[in-house]
Amino acid sequence: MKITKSVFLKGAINKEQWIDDEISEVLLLGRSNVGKSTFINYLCNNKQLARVSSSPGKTQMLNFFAINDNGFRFVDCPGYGFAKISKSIKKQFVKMMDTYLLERRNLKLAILLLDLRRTPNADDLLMFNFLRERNINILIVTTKLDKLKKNDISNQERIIKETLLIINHIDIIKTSSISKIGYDAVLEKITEYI
Ligand SMILES: Nc1nc2c(ncn2[C@@H]2O[C@H](COP(=O)(O)OP(=O)(O)OP(=O)(O)O)[C@@H](O)[C@H]2O)c(=O)[nH]1
Ligand SMILES: [Mg+2]
Repeated sequence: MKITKSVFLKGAINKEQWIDDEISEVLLLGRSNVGKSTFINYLCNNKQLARVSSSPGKTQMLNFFAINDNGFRFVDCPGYGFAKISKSIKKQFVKMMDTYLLERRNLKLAILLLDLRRTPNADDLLMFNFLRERNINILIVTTKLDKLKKNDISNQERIIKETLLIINHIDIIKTSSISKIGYDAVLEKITEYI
């Protein structure tokens, strides 16, 4: 698949604002600053598409993007695990994500983004297990491959797999927004699910 067109549709906080149709959605999940918005922009070759945060924790809604007209939608969401946001915003975030993950029939694939340099933390594990327990299709994508030394890459990949206790049928795709490595593989995977 090639992405030839990408358009921002809307932001939504409540489920009443979701789009009512049958188009498949692919959700981008991950800690604040892992690179969710950057990932969408580079994959779509459209740097103005999703706002890349200068101050993490800012995007507090789900943002919907139409890909290849009605091919499918990307859904960008706020990062989790950002310490400095207030309790009430955190509560709102948890409610918004729970509702989407549990009730959204359009959701066909959740892409969990992990920074390849970091060991997955408690929040990552919580999210990963939440998705697994609810049988949501998961693709794990690591970001910032360009920031690692060659010798450290396989070691970090092993640490991530061990921490998440990854079973064999869950793939990990390593990506970098600098070299654009891994993007074709991600697009190929997406087509299997939408
Ligand atoms: N070197 C490098 N930098 C990256 C890569 N991906 C993202 N970044 C940088 O990481 C920072 C955070 O990226 P965002 O896309 O805003 O992260 P986010 O996950 O959307 O953050 P929130 O919306 O706050 O949850 C930006 O400065 C990006 O340029 C990558 O593959 N390589
Ligand atoms: Mg973002």
